[in-house]
Amino acid sequence: MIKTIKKVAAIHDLSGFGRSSLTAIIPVLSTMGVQVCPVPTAILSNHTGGFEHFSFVDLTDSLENYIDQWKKLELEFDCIYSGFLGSEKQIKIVEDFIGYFKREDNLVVVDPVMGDNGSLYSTMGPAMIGEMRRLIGMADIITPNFTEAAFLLNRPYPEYIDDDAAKEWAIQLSEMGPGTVVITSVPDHRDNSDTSVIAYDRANGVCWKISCRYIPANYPGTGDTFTSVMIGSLLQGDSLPIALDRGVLFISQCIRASYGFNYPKREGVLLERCLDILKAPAVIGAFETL
Ligand code: PXL
Repeated sequence: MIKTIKKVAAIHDLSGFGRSSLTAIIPVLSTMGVQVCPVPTAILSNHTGGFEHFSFVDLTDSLENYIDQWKKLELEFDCIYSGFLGSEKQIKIVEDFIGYFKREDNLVVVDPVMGDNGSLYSTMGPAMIGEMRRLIGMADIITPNFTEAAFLLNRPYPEYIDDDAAKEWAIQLSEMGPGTVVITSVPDHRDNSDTSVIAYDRANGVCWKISCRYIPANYPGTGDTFTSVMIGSLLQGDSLPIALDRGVLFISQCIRASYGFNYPKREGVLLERCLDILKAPAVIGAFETL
């Protein structure tokens, strides 16, 4: 059978308001020409970052039957991408999903969504950290932010980190299983108005750094958007540093397009104003090796 469009199984929550998880992942990957097949882990009225209240329906009990139908349909995916998980039990379900749908030539991306800015999200407990440590062992690529990397490595969250130490963090995470480790939101020691993405590719023994100008605004959901652009780019055939460059550039463009407007940051970046940028040819940005 001829494959017309690449497919991603996206194991994430659906948050009705706030442009995170599936409401960011679907538009980004669709714009990049990739079909998103969601496996919804939970349904929330709105994401948990910056809102005082939200409703939460845990879909753990419906997932087995949902996934069984996909097995009967003999579906195949070019990428399996997991993110926010509603309960520790869901980690086991994701592991089984990967065990069944993993192929020689597909890509498993685990974004170990647990927290940001040095602390865990309100729905995450310490047990989740241990489960997540096991899950990342099954991934080809993981994309923790700096906070999640610190929790996974059981290290204190420092305000700054130098390049050698950041590289060391990425190598240590890779020793936990994943061949490629992408740490986002790393505070750049050279200039505290910069933030960077540090990535270690074990097979090639290369560490990449992509820096970008820090804009003092925290929009939830940018991690999901970044990882989606990276996945879309890799599925389009780009190299890892180009995929990372495109992700970083797109997030900066989204933040710049949003920052001048006076609206609550918790609503996320104004993705709808920026999606078209993803259709333009990739601009070679500023990756460097460490
Ligand atoms: O963007 C990560 C994310 C995903 N899902 C939910 C969240 C968050 C971050 O706050 O709350 C429900």
